[in-house]
Amino acid sequence: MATGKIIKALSGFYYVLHEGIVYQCRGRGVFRKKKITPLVGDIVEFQAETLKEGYILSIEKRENELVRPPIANVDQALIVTSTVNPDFNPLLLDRFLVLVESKRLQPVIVISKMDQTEEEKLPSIMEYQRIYETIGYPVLLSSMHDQEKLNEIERQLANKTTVIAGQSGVGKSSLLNFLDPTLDIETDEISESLGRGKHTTRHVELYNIAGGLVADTPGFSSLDFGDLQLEELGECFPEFVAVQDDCKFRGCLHVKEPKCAVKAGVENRSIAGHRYNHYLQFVEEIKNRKPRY
Ligand SMILES: Nc1nc2c(ncn2[C@@H]2O[C@H](COP(=O)(O)OP(=O)(O)OP(=O)(O)O)[C@@H](O)[C@H]2O)c(=O)[nH]1
Ligand SMILES: [Mg+2]
Ligand SMILES: [Zn+2]
Repeated sequence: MATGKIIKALSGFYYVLHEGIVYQCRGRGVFRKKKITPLVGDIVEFQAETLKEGYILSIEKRENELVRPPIANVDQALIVTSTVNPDFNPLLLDRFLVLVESKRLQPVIVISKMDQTEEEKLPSIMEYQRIYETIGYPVLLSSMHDQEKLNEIERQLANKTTVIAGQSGVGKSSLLNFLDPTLDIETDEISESLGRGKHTTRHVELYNIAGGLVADTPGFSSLDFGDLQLEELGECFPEFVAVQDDCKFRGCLHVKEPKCAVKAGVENRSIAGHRYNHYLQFVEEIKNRKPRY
């Protein structure tokens, strides 16, 4: 019996990494009966006669668990947003940040395709970088032609389990390939020739990169907040949390309440206006959410 980590789940098999070797395993029938599905990221006890004939015996308690992508025991999320193709989209970035914050994962922002950025767009990208860094988020720039920037991203990955998230086409899979060319993960160009259409990445897999484990995930075209409650939304904006004790009312939602420290912050520009506007938009979205039964 040995302990390992599931790095891939495909066609009923679980691939378990143990001391640098991957064992192909099946789950035990008992999991199905108990309706437990082993997840990528799970730490498991397993037994394997050969590399291809293993069985997962038990699953260790999870630190956390994501539904989309289905993965367990994640430390941080790399949110990739490109400068062009698709255009830089602060609304979508804030949406991803809220989702990542609501799962209590550490977000790291990556702005990709810097080599394609037009000169006149640079000041605005730099301004966004400054704003998000002031909030406390690491913001890394990435370009396929800049090894130094890629090294900086690598340093963020060591000794951690990371999910990489972002809109389709921003270059998530490409980034992993730049970091480790031997991975040879499918990207956009290849899928077009196969006529598969947009989403290139389809299964979840943890890759060993720079001393950490990284999961590539399929990009999304839309994202909703699941069952995130209105009262929890403000908690997902660290710069609001930093001042909320100065709001007059406890439990202030920073919308219509008087003497609100967040609104005061927006007025004196210590809080970015675009972040607050997105917050208001998310408030409406959550208020108008249809109940699910
Ligand atoms: N010029 C340039 N192109 C890039 C860079 N990174 C990615 N690309 C291109 O962007 C396109 C999309 O890249 P992918 O890596 O497939 O994007 P993805 O985010 O994995 O997309 P999904 O798997 O659909 O979610 C490809 O044609 C890449 O060659 C970059 O740094 N510079
Ligand atoms: Mg991809
Ligand atoms: Zn307030």
